[in-house]
Amino acid sequence: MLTRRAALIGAAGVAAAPILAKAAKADEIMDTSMAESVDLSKLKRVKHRLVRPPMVHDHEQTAPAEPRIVEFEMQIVEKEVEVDSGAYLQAMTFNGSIPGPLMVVHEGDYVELTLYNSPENMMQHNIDFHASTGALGGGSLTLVNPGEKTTLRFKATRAGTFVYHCAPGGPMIPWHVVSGMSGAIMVLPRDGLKDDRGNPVSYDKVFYIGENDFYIPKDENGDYKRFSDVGESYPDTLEVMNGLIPSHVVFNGKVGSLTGDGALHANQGEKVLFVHSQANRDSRPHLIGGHGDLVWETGKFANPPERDLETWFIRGGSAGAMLYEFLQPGVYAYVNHNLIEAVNLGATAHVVVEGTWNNDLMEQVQAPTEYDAAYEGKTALP
Ligand SMILES: [Cu+2]
Repeated sequence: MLTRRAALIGAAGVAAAPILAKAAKADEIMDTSMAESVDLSKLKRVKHRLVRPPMVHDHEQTAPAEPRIVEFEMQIVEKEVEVDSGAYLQAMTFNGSIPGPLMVVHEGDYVELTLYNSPENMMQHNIDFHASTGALGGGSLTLVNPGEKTTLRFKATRAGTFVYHCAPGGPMIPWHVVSGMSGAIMVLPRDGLKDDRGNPVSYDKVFYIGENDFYIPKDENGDYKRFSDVGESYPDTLEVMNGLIPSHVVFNGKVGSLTGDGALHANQGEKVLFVHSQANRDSRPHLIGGHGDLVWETGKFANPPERDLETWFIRGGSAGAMLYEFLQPGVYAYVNHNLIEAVNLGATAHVVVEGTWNNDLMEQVQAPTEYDAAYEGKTALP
């Protein structure tokens, strides 16, 4: 087993040396020792155990009057993930999943995260919360070596869905992000969500869909290369990344992670909130057979949602939210409506909905059947 320093130097071998220097510099600039202390001792503390996406930890949709300190723990895990059959990614993850878990708090709450960088890891990591204010989103205050932990507290002053991601400096930033190190936090308004007319709305369940673009190198025969650790995968991966053509675009870390046994389930009449994040690249979610009843395309709840959308846009580096009430039973496909990315590269999820078919909304009036083209006058047009 490598010592921590040897591991860092090993990982730094190709790439990280200037990055570490950069990180150290950011550290020097970020001197918070002169700041006045704040007394939050009267605030109630709650602790949530994070769960694996697409599921979300238990939470209230409206908050008690007083803001709280909401504690979370996350462990950073570097590991190999088979993202499609025969395609192995040297992944870097928050809590072992891609995306990292969805955290839910309310506007005005304090988020207190303890981040563990496992001693088995090779790389320095940190966390940049788009929901927070200052210190590169907390990135400058959370840089941890393997075997180190850190605790960051920030006030959630803006309501919405926001990306968090690793950003350890320089070219490490995009690499860690496209290796899986991103997730999202949802900061709910204290009195819950409102529609475009200001009426309260609630949801029956939340699904968290994190979309990722991966850049897995191939060998001279066109087969995916496999690497022994993250450090070894870096130079070839960088070359593919800089070509800007992903080998995979997937939901929740793998091709097919949300189809088949992983499909999402809902009942007719249920209102489902879909939170969709993409930390690096643009996406355009679409629910085949359904709509976005209410869509917070930019994910920020101070802005009224749009109604009845067919397709919406997730800017790379953001998370959006969409609410839909399922009106018909059956299988719905939730896709990135760049259909090449959906079908050929992996960005497809299925929602299986139980219920009773409504013939008023749609009916198959005539099932496919052969017809006499000459008799019906439907031969080739001139
Ligand atoms: Cu990282």
